Amino acid sequence: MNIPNPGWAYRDSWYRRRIDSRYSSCDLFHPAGHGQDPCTAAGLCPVSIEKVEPPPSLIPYPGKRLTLIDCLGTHFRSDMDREIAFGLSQNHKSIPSKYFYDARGSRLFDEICTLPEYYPTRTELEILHKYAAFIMSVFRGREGDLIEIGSGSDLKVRKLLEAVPRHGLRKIRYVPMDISHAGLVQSSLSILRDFEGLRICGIIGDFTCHLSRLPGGRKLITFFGGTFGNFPDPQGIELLENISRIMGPEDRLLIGIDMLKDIAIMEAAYNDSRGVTARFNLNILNHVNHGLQSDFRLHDFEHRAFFNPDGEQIEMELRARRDVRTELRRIHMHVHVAKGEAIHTEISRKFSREKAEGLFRSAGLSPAEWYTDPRGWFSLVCLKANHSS
Ligand code: AVJ
Repeated sequence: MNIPNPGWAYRDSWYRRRIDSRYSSCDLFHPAGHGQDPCTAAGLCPVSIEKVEPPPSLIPYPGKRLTLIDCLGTHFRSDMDREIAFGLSQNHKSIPSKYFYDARGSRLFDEICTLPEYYPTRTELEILHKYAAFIMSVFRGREGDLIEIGSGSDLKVRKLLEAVPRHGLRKIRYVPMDISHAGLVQSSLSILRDFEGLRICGIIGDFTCHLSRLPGGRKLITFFGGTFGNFPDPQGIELLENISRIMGPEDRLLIGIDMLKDIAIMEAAYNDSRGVTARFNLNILNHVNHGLQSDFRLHDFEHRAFFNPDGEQIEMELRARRDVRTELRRIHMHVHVAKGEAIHTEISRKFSREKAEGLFRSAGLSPAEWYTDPRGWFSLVCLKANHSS
């Protein structure tokens, strides 16, 4: 991509930004968990999305078509400390998969998406390409927000925006939400350049706790990439419930899910011959080293990914080749990983249609449309909220 580089010093240090007390933290939101705005819960004045200016370091955006809202601030730092400490102190050690996505991790994931073995992204794009015009017709003649949670790269939203006639773009505001500051700015700038008239409000946030910061008008929410598959049932349902709570009667949620298929095909997608997935998996230790001041050595660990038929999911882990000891100096915590022990890093669930429909139903959502590819490898499901129908 050809992006003007304004010398972003913050590229790799996005969690080192200044404290802004107006911004919410996961700590404030989780215990409540009832969809209450975390600012309100903390007795703070809620921030109206339109009124927040981008931090001064992030100027100049073409024609003020881009606004950025930072929900992470330095809270991300303490959330990361807490979550990593928790995961590594358990009997079965784990690191939450959201920590894959530092700057290098995001680049490696983009590379994964181009691998011959990694079918999900390609298949999802193929489905999107075919049905984009139909999906985007919800905006016909009306203003509205196209919200993308866990936006990552801009490939998928491009397919949707390309299907909108030129004059239609002025009525749409694109609202990407992502945990990666650098990635969000980069893809927003590239979209702004190619889609004249479109406005963007980028939200730097964690969709497991900042959904209440999304704008409240008419919307199509997209949740691509099968990221939903990273969550076990209870968390997945809770996330969908939280999404359904912010949906009005005409709003829709477009969600991508990877379907059950031949085991060899699923396993190959996570064990590519060029070893990109292995580098992606191992890189989570770089992120931990950087964030918590530890000294995990990547070559002490081995990438493993396999299909677990009981959970109907791919499980990814890092297995210690030898006894490993390190200190997370930032929080004074010693970690011992015994030779052969695994640190669990990701689950990626593969669904049957019945299983997925059951989860949607438990969260108060029902399918309005179900799009898939000819082989039925991946699905995009357009959901509506039952409470408002
Ligand atoms: C972005 C979470 C959907 O589970 O397939 C790719 C991440 N992990 N290769 C997935 C991933 C290993 C991906 N998701």
